[in-house]
This record gives sequence, C-alpha cells and structure tokens, in this order.
Amino acid sequence: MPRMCFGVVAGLLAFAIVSCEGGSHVQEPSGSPLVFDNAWVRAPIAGRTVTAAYCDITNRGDVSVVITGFASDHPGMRVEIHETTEDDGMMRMRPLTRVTMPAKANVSFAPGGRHLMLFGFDGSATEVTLAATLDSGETLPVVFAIRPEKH
Ligand SMILES: [Cu+2]
Repeated sequence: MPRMCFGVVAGLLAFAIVSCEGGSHVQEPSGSPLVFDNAWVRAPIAGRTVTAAYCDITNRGDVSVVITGFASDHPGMRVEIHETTEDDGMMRMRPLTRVTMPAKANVSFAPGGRHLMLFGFDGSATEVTLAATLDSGETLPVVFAIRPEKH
C-alpha cells in the first residue's frame, strides 16, 4: 500500500499583512486558518533578558488547531508558552506544551493570562518573528513589534 506523501506546501513561510490600521496589525499566515492580531513584545527592562509577548489569535476554520510552541529567529532567544494562574493568592506561571484553538474562536495571549515568555532577548530589535508551531508540523511566522509599555 503506497504511503501518502506529505509534501511541503510552498509558500508556507510567507505571510500577508491584511490590514494595518489604528495600531492593529492583522497577520494571516498563508494556508492557515489562524489570524494573528496585536502581536507585541514588552521591551525588556534594561539589563534583563527575559520578557513576555502577547497577541490575539482567531481560528476562522471549522476544525480546532493545536499550537505546540513558538520558535524565534532572534539569535539566542528561546520561547515558552506560559499560563498565569492564581494559587492561594500567589500569581504563578506554568509552561503549557500545547494550546488548543477551538474552531471559530478567539484565544488571547494577554497580560495576566496566557502569554509567551521570551528568554535570552536583549531588546536589540524593533520587531521579532516568532513562528507558531502546530501539531500538524506547520510553522506560522508572526511578526511581533517591540513596545516599551503595556499596550
Ligand atoms: Cu511567563
């Protein structure tokens, strides 16, 4: 029985900027049902190399999509998905190994909740590309702007 050939879809790494108005910056990686908006990284405090990144993700598709991680193009940078939880009045962060995006739903990575934790980032950039990895093996590049404050 012949094996299915899982070809690499050309242009997978290309993405289109659909609109860019009012500070919003909608990104639609090609071939994906996921739409990313308001992607930004809090500029690290001087001398620090750990910070957080946030974005809003919409799954416009009819089936759920699972994000298993993010990878950075910035030298030395490592990214983890974290969730902030309150435990006996203490705010704690725990790493997530997967985030399920339900069909036709929004998931926000926002201060106080789920977020991306960036390690090894000295802030020497105006933007970084973080590629979302899906459990299908696809990677979806998303440009995150570096901003000094809560936005
Ligand atoms: Cu964290």
